[in-house]
Amino acid sequence: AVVAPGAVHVPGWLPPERQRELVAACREWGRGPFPYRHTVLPGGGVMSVRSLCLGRRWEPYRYLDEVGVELPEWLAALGRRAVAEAYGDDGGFAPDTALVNFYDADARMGMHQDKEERSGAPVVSLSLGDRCVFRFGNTETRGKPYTDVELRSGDLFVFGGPSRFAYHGVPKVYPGTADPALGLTGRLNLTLRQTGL
Ligand code: MD3
Ligand code: FE
Repeated sequence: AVVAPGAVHVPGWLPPERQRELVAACREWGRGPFPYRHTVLPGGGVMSVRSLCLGRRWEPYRYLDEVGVELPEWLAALGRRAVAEAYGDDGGFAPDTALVNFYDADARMGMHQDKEERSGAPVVSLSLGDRCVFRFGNTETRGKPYTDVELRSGDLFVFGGPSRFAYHGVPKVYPGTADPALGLTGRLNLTLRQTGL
């Protein structure tokens, strides 16, 4: 479904087996030298999600000239297939960073824009585990108008073109809504990005 120009939602894109593999990979990355952490913002706020980075490292509000854990080639290839699925062509998408966010029952993400990347490339989002409300807004303000979309495990969302710099957030997670067979309590979201740095 095209939610806005350049914003394409593909429900259930990842089959259950690929979802389980991705959950296992997310768990392994968390055991590495850069575990999931609450990000502390320069203003002192602490994000309720816990995050880690693969490939080029991110910190608020910039990318570092540094790679912590390598971005696996299979994950970059999955990102290219995702863009091809959404737009009909991968447009040469070459992600060099992946941000993995973990949401427990109380985690949220406030409305924000992702402006650190220096490329016009889209952002690929993959959701795993609990369902959530994803709020997709406009490029002018944090507030209305916005569209609420429910994201479920296995869903793909690609944000490019005019949607690339829209405000967005996750106002609510529905705890306990993941398939028990997935072996995940909570929600994981992976975003693949091309920093252009
Ligand atoms: C729309 N993550 O990490 S993914 C983020 O579910 C972030 O964890 C949310 O927002 C999450 O920055 C939402 C969907 C998403 C990601 C990046 C975008 C939507 C976007 C960039 C531009 C526009
Ligand atoms: Fe974002």
